[in-house]
Amino acid sequence: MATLLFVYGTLKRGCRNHPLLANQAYVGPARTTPGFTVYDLGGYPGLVAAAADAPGVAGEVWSVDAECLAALDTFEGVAEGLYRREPLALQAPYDRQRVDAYVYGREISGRPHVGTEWREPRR
Ligand code: PCA
Repeated sequence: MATLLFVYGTLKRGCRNHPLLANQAYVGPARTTPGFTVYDLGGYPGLVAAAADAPGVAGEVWSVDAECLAALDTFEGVAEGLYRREPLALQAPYDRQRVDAYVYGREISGRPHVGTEWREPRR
């Protein structure tokens, strides 16, 4: 079964860990509802819930198969609590669908605030 996954960081097209999604299906660009924001964790980002007037986070929706999703969960440290994969609210046209994302699971205070769109530092 396929799962819709919102990616906002290193899994995006052109970014470092995108090869993990290479044989999956790109659905389209997407943005969360207000109330989410992104911090820089040192070369990769963490999305967290934020004030209701935060403008939301930009990313991409992908349709991923179960095997890929299991590999991503391992890669993103879900078992260790680094990220939690959970459904989050996206703006239309995804507002009536379940779409999961990796939400940062640890303490974010003191990290640089990125805001709406994380971009990979030049390598
Ligand atoms: N990888 C996942 C979560 C943060 C990261 O760098 C993503 O791209 O959505």
